[in-house]
Amino acid sequence: MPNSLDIKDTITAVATPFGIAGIGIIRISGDDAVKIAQKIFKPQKPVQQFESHHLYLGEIRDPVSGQMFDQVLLSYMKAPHSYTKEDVVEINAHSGHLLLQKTVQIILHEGARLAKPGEFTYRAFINGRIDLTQAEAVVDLVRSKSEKGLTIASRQITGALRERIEQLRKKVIDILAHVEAAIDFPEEESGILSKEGTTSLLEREIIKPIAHIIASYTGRRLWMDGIHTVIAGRVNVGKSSLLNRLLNEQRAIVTPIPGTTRDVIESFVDLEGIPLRLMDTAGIRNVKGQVEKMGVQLSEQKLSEADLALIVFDQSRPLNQDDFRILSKTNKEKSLIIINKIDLPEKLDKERLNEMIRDLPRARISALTGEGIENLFQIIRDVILIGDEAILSSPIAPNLRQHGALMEATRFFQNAANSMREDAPLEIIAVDLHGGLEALGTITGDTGDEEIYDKIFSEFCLGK
Ligand SMILES: Nc1nc2c(ncn2[C@@H]2O[C@H](COP(=O)(O)OP(=O)(O)OP(=O)(O)O)[C@@H](O)[C@H]2O)c(=O)[nH]1
Ligand SMILES: [Mg+2]
Repeated sequence: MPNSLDIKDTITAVATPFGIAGIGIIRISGDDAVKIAQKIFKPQKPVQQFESHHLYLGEIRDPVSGQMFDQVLLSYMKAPHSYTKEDVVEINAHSGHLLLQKTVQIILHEGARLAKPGEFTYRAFINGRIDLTQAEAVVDLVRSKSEKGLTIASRQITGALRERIEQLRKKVIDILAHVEAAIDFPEEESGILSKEGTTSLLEREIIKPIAHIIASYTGRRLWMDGIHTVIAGRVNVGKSSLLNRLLNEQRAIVTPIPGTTRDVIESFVDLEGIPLRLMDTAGIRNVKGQVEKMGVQLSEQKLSEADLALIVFDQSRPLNQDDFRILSKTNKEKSLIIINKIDLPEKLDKERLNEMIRDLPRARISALTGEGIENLFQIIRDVILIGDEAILSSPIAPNLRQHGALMEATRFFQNAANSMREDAPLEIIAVDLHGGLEALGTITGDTGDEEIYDKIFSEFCLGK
């Protein structure tokens, strides 16, 4: 998107979401913003010239028909003291989709162009108001699934990640300068490079700190997107009943017929601040029917990708092969055992199960009566919050794209360190250091890579 944008155009869009609200805001940004405002806005008290950061009461007027149709508050932010660093006019209008659209139409008629999604933020970036990590944090703020996700995003908006990346880049440039000096002036004694010293510097000051930032990625994803929680178990144990119970609504079909659920049913629930992306799956069993077979495969795949697995057992029936099969596929580190149907007489072989699950956390519930559900909430919270302190206290947490760039940078730096140890030619080491530097640069947007901008800004909503 951005490479096809002309940043000289004056752009406009409704900046508030579509829907019923008290007011709606229309933004205009660019050189002609004031000129357009003067044409379409009739202030209540005469104004010679709009002053920056002042509010004006008045009416929107169609310059063609002369018709007035909305009373508004208009504000002007003179370049560079605005979000985009351009002249910006914002109109606080009465909301109502048609009314806002009508005003936008008039603005367009006066020479502005409709902004593409994310274009205001794109300009803020191009004009140096924010870097890429901050632009991405704007998307995260809007999308975050939890309070803590918001905290992470707002830290990113202040530029904490950018600062950290810039520090790292400076250090790499320093090392690179030494390497290049040693290439250019191999005979100079003073310029001689200590290979061991440089290798350990690279490892201590670059590779390790990057590994630290990478580690905080998982935590970020959990809080931002929700914790992928898969409800799995053999057929008929009450998985769908549990889903409905956790959501407090009849989301999935429940019947006494084994094999009721065939597909993955996904729903989001906020468990007192913990965002869970719950997935009910098809019961796992040995089947011949094609549809159910595919459902079972999908269940197993989801189970292997889960951040948290809720493995359900039916206390009213003995364990069977299917139960064992599921246990064998369970990642023991992030699973919670749920014994369901405790309202029925016990037939489950407890000792056998205990042998299999050992010290996995477990909860006893009845999805039918609701017994034990409060306790289950508590256990889920405990399981999730273990080891989370570090994540939440970390000031920075990369998103998926940034995570990828950090991994790539690490590969380059690791190569450079290995080459240094193996006494490879310095030219090869320099190439890797440059590669790593470039990869770090893509995080903040210092490389001018249009493709990356395209991808990031296309995720924005209109008017941002
Ligand atoms: N008594 C009792 N019955 C339950 C309980 N939980 C579920 N059931 C019943 O068990 C049957 C199966 O429940 P579902 O929730 O559909 O089980 P499922 O694991 O999703 O089954 P599949 O989708 O076929 O794999 C239904 O008749 C439920 O009413 C419970 O805690 N107690
Ligand atoms: Mg089901």
